[in-house]
Amino acid sequence: MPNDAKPASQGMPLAPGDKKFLHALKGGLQKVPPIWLMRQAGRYLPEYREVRATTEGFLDLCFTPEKACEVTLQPIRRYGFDAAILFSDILVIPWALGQGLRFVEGEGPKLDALGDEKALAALADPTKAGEALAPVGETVARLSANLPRETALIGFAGAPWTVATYMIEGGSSRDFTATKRWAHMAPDSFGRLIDMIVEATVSYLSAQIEAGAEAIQLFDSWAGALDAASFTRWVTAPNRAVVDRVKARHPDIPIIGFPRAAGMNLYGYVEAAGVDAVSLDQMMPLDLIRHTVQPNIPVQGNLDPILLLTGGAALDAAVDAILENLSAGPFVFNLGHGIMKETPPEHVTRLVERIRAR
Ligand code: 1CP
Repeated sequence: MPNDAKPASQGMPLAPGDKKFLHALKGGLQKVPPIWLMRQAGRYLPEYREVRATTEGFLDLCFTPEKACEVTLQPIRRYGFDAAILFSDILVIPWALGQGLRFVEGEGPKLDALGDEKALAALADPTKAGEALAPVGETVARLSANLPRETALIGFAGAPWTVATYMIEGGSSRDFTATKRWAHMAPDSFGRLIDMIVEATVSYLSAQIEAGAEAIQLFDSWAGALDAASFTRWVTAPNRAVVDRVKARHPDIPIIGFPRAAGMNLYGYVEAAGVDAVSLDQMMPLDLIRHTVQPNIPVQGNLDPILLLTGGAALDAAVDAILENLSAGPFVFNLGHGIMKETPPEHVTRLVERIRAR
């Protein structure tokens, strides 16, 4: 975000009735930062595993509003986080575009990989994604009615590049060979796929906002796989397209970008992606964040999830270092990536207590 676009609330203290999380995204300063954690609902919680065991599969959980609402609320009840994140997945967009998707226990997601540009013609109308994902909208509406009044509600989607990698590779990937080859050999048809994902994402996010989401996070989990020129074209530009089009409909909705492992490409992203805040991975040094990122944009992050799993003195020291460096500016405490499923839930209690004891 360019400096001249800093919101008027920059530096404003928290007023009664303000939600801590939304206040920080507007540039507000707080002694104790708001906190939520990526993947705060999920398999590390016994109460999640209990609900999950009552569903046929992971997608059924995402598409059953009563259960998706319940698992979203579980970490709020347990820890009192300042924000809840809708329980869904970034891969519901390929599903809404008509791509076969299943989650195989222990192996992760499997999709019917898109072979080449001819496969694009078979995809469903992206402008209908919000309607195709109506149960997710219903989950958001239920959450909006059931969250504590101080808790903000985050909606989310995958960013186009990251979603495209799953659609082309057919699942998780180490080096994204098929996706990168397509992008380099046939950028026009790759661009058409990206445009379809942008369109579907705008439709889906608009439905979430209309149902009550108060902020949006765009997950570009695999942004770090690209060279600098490709990053500008396939990460920054499509993030910008989603942001501009969502804001054309909903100008006041704050949007957090998460270009994970962007490295030096982060600076161009902050300049040009149009996001209101940026979520940072643990590879980003704290002094660089403080001196070169936070003066321009509110930041969120960036504890290494392995430290939350480890616990003890190592966790305490890392939390203190983050707070010392970042809590003087606009800041939301979070991890650098999602909670690992082996994380003991008591370590999360310890983390929250330590932050709030400040
Ligand atoms: O059976 C299960 O419980 C499956 C595990 C699981 C969970 C809990 C998956 C499968 N997705 C989710 C929920 C989820 N996914 C949420 C909402 C819950 C919350 O944050 O509390 C969110 C925001 C996501 C986002 C997501 N899904 C991302 C982006 C964030 C990240 O971690 O990088 C990605 C890449 C996915 C894809 C995905 N979904 C699930 C798996 C196993 C994967 C593959 C991850 C990989 O390729 O390594």
